[in-house]
Amino acid sequence: MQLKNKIALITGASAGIGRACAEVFAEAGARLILIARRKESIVKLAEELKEKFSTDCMVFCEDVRDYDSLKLKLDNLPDDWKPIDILVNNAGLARGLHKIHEGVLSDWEEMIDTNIKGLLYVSRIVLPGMIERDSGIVINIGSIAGRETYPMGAVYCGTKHAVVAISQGMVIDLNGTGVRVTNLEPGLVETEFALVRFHGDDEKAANIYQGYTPLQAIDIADVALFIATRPPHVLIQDILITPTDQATTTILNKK
Ligand code: NDP
Ligand code: 8X3
Repeated sequence: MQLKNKIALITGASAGIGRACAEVFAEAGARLILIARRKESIVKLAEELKEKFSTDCMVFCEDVRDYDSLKLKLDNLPDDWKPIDILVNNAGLARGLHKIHEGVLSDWEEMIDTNIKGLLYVSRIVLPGMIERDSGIVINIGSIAGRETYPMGAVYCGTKHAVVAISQGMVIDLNGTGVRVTNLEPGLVETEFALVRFHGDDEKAANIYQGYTPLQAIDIADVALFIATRPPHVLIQDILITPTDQATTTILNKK
């Protein structure tokens, strides 16, 4: 029970990496604040975690792009839920795969508003309390796409490059406090990510994960748990984790 009595807020907890983080953190004894837009999924997850690990959960059906609504909900948490120890800024998505001059504006807005502004909004609400308590861990889910840009992915890669800069900026601005920030950067993880990117096209999505062994969400959640359980003097600033078959965003050992 490495996280016994710790409070972890996870955005994008209804699927993939966020959901796996919720499961792993619950097993480690944490109390959870779960945020996503699909209410049914997070309510069901909270019920399952209660049943399996006796986890205490707060569930908020929220869009991370809506600062005012998030602020209202989080400012009005019951007192015993206010001291958030761990924030996992995970909610995010890619939309489309297009040459820059053929990009779809609504896809760009959605990626930029979710991956950059959503992460900033939640952090802006949670960080002051962490600083006041001189303690906290923020895990930003970046990507290998924040280290490299691949063809037709300029805008998604741009958002994850922004997560690098924002994570570094957080580390700099929070130096001297007990608040630690990590940019956790996965390569290819088999989740709903590709289905969302291709607007529900199953065939295109399945192809992304075929011919090699992709990471699973649990692989990333295990690393998140490792980050969240280091002693207070240890700051892990960034971690890149890929499938063994993946060398870069474009060099993939597909059979
Ligand atoms: P999934 O599509 O499986 O999960 C994404 C989660 O984000 C869902 O729970 C979704 O919930 C939530 N989400 C999306 N938009 C919003 C929003 N506006 N407000 C609140 N929640 C939102 O993808 P992954 O688990 O793979 O993705 C999680 C993170 O990992 C993302 O930041 C992604 O960029 C990153 N990543 C993924 C990689 C991969 O290969 N899969 C690799 C590297 C990084 P809901 O729809 O219910 O709101
Ligand atoms: C997700 C990994 O390579 O599909 O960030 O962009 S990739």
